[in-house]
Amino acid sequence: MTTELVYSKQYTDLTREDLMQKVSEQMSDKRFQHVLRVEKKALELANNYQIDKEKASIAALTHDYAKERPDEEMIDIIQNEGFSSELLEYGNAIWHGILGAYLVKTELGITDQEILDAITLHTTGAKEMSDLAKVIYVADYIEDGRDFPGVVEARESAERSLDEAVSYETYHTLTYLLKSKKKIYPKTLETYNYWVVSH
Ligand code: DGI
Ligand code: FE
Ligand code: FE
Repeated sequence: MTTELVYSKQYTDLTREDLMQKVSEQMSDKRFQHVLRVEKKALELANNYQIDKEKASIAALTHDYAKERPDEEMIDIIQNEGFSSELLEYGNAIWHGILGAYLVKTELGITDQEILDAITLHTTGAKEMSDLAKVIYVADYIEDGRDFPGVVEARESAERSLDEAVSYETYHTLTYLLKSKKKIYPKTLETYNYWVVSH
C-alpha cells in the first residue's frame, strides 16, 4: 500500500521519495525507520477511517522532523520566532512537534494547516483534533515497532474507534508521565480532561 502512493502536488511539490530523503537527512536511521512505520500505520488508519491518504503520509513522514535538532537551535527559535516562553520550561519531548510544524513549513514549504496542526499536536494531543491529527497521534503510539505493556490493547482500540484509541493512549501516557514524575504540559492535561474524562 505504502509504495503505491503517488503525491498529487496539492500539498507539496516534493515527491514522496524526495520528502523521505529530506526527512531521513534530519535523523538517525533508527528514527527514520520509526517514521516509516508511523506512515505505514497512518495509511492503514486513514484507509479504515476514510481520511486523505496523501495528507496522512505527509504528516506521518514529517511528524518527528525536529526531533534531533540541537536544544540550542530550538531555544533560539522559541525566543525569536514568537513562541511562548512557557515552552522553555520543557524540553525536546514537547518542542519537537510544536517547532517541528514551524520547521516543516519554513524549510519544506508545506503550508496545509491540517497537516501542520497534526504535527504540532502529535505528542500532546488536544481537545480539538481533526481526524488526521488523531491518526498521527495514534499511529505514532501503535506503529509495529512499539513494544510496551498495553500496546496490543491500544492497537485493538484503534480497530474499533479512533476516539477510543486517542482516549486509551492519553490515559496511559499521562499515567506514565505521573509515575516517572515528569512535568506535565498543559495541553496534555487538556487532552486528558476532554478525551479520557468528559468526552
Ligand atoms: O517522538 P516519539 O518518541 O516518536 O513520540 P512522541 O512525540 O509521542 O512522544 C515523545 C515523548 O513525550 C514521550 O516519551 C511522551 C512525552 N510526553 C508527552 N506528553 C508530555 C510528555 N513529556 C512531558 N514531560 N510532558 C508532557 O506533557
Ligand atoms: Fe514525536
Ligand atoms: Fe514519532
